[in-house]
Amino acid sequence: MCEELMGSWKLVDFSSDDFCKYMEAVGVSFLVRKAASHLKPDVAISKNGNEWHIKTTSTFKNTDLCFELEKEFEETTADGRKVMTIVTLENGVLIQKQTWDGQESTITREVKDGRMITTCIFKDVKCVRTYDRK
Ligand code: DKA
Repeated sequence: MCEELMGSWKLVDFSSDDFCKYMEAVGVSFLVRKAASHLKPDVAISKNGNEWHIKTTSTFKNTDLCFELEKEFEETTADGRKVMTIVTLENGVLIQKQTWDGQESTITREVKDGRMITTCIFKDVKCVRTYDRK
């Protein structure tokens, strides 16, 4: 069921206002928010055995999130924050839970109608980003 998430995706639909609000809520600096809010990154999701990769490529920063499901690890976010992260897969939805300083944010990725929907949530702030296959 996770197979449909695999492959290369490009961001096609998003609200930079909502993304900015999300970034501000989780503590991304003003300068990085300005640089990142209008970017259209590519995301490549792959899996080799139990090892997953989510590679994000943009003119701002390239990142490679490498993890095994249900094993907590320290993530350095694209803007340089350190968070503890655990990724689970529930009914085809990849759920990336980040925790730091008693705070929690969740980034979910799922395929609906052939598009990958990424939803970033922190408290009552939510932003939805839609990716198409490259
Ligand atoms: C996405 O994959 C968004 C993932 C959330 C990134 C939040 C921090 C970004 C800071 C540059 O579309």
